Amino acid sequence: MRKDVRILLVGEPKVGKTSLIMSLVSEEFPDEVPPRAEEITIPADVTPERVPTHIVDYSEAEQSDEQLYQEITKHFLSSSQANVICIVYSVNNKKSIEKVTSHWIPLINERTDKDSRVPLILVGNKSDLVEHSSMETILPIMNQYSDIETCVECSAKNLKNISELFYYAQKAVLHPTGPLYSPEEKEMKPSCIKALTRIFKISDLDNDGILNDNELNFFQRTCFNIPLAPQALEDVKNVVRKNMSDGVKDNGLTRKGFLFLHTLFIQRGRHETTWTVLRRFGYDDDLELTQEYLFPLIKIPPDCTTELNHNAYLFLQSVFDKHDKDRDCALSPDELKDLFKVFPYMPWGPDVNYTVCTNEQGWITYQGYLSQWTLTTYLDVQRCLEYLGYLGYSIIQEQESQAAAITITRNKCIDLQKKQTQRSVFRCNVLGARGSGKSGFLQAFLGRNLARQKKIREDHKSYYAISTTYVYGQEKYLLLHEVLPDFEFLSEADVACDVVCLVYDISNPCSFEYCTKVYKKHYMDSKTPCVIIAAKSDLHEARQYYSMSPLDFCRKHKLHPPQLFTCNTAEAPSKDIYTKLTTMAMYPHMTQADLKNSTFWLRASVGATVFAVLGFAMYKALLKQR
Ligand SMILES: Nc1nc2c(ncn2[C@@H]2O[C@H](COP(=O)(O)OP(=O)(O)OP(=O)(O)O)[C@@H](O)[C@H]2O)c(=O)[nH]1
Ligand SMILES: [Mg+2]
Repeated sequence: MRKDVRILLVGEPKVGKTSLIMSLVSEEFPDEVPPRAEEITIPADVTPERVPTHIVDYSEAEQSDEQLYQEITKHFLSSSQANVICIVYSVNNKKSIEKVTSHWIPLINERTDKDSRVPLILVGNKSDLVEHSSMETILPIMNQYSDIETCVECSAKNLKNISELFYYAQKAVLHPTGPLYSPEEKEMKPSCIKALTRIFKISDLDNDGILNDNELNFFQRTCFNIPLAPQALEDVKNVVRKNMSDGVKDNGLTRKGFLFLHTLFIQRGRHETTWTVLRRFGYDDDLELTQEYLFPLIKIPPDCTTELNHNAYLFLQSVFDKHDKDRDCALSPDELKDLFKVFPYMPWGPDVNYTVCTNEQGWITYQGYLSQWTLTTYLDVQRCLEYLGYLGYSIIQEQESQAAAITITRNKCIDLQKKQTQRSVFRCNVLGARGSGKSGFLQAFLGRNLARQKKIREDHKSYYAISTTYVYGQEKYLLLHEVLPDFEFLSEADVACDVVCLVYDISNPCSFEYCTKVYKKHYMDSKTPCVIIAAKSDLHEARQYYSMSPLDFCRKHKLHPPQLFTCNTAEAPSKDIYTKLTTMAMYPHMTQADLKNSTFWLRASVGATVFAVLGFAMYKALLKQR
């Protein structure tokens, strides 16, 4: 919100500018006033909108033209220009009215930026002296100049409309018409329509294009903190019905009806209603989503990872459900486009379809959709916060901010010490020489055999693959990351992970050496579990040009024997290896002997069950609390 409001009063001599200010401050009409009142500041807590407000007088007798221009014009390095200007005339003085258009408006317009005009208010003072109003003369002026926010007739003498005048001035600054409405065209501006349309879509929880009573009530409650009385709800709908044929459908408000209502609010000077809605949904004065809304502060300590919590998954599930119109548990291109309509850009490119599971048509499945969200949260939590912001997470879930969706896991070192983890996303880096079969290994995790992989376009390729596996009955995400084989350029991030796969091609005699080099340089002395994958096992095995056979190498370094793998299968390739990798990532301290030891498996699985039961009990307790 704005820090303060600066109101400047201008106009012909003796129209009563100084008297108006004095009347406001002392609540009585001063018989004698100085030519120019001192600048006064009204503290925030006594103004209607709770913003500190400065009121600045002008007097031709005391001030030069230069001094006047300084008050009007935006100056580099100075913040003391007016945010709103009241042009005062005297209702019993024709000449002072003429001067409004012949002198004051041009003078102000010449000195303010065309794109960020200060709002103007026409003030007719001394209404106590005349019987009839000056509105007849004023309305044509209002229609002619769109910068005129409003007009008001008042009297400093009998204190009529004085506080209203300063309230309107404050409102003109805090809830400006400019960004919302074009008075020339008598309709809302495109950017305002765009923002309200997004708000409509978010509030339309079942995505049927209509805000029903429930949705309207929820909307009302989130924006204004009070529920709408049933009668008020009907009244609103009736107003819309009376004015347009397709504003109300099935007893709910359509997008057109919703926009019409806001146009009505604005036309009747109730901008603050529309502004309240816009600000609640994160918009600033330029109708852009604010940085504070999109990127709430969140601190991720080193060696911690970021995951979505249960509540966030429930939310994402509801977003999926509302867009999966044909209920086939996958998002068609049209459904996906509809889902991202509340975004300013399309966040998912075609590569996402090769990062997560899809159905036979190549459409992202429910599983795949949640996986992609999990991936974004893990790799780029800021982006995840931004995306959740576009979806209106904090508003729909009634949370402080999107940060409430994120679980920051505890430091990995503590997990290692305690030999247990509560994380649910594990990262496996896949390294190997060029052409050794890394991509095939990633795509096989998503259920694609070699034949299906051959259809993937080069520019749609992804270096990530993420899906779920079950370890002792618990669903976990395994994130595979294919690392480019430039040995010299492996970064810290390329190396750090929970489990590593070193891939070689059994049919290519030169491919194993790369694995041994990477292993010796990066993993031999680390605690990261390591698996050698003997890829393309459907092909004829060649003898590797290396001093040791892969099996001997594994024995020497106490690694599992090379795991035979092929994606050249008729059906979807087996998932066993991925479950194994996830298990090793979860229990990195587990030795080869442990893996074979049946009591370990028993202990691990009992532990998992106890945890699952406990988790369920906690969930039930939480539900009761609501
Ligand atoms: N009847 C009546 N007289 C008013 C009212 N407001 C101001 N006056 C009188 O109008 C005269 C001019 O008032 P000022 O407040 O000095 O006018 P100003 O616009 O500040 O004039 P400059 O400083 O010279 O530009 C004074 O004699 C006031 O008493 C009003 O509402 N009704
Ligand atoms: Mg004065």
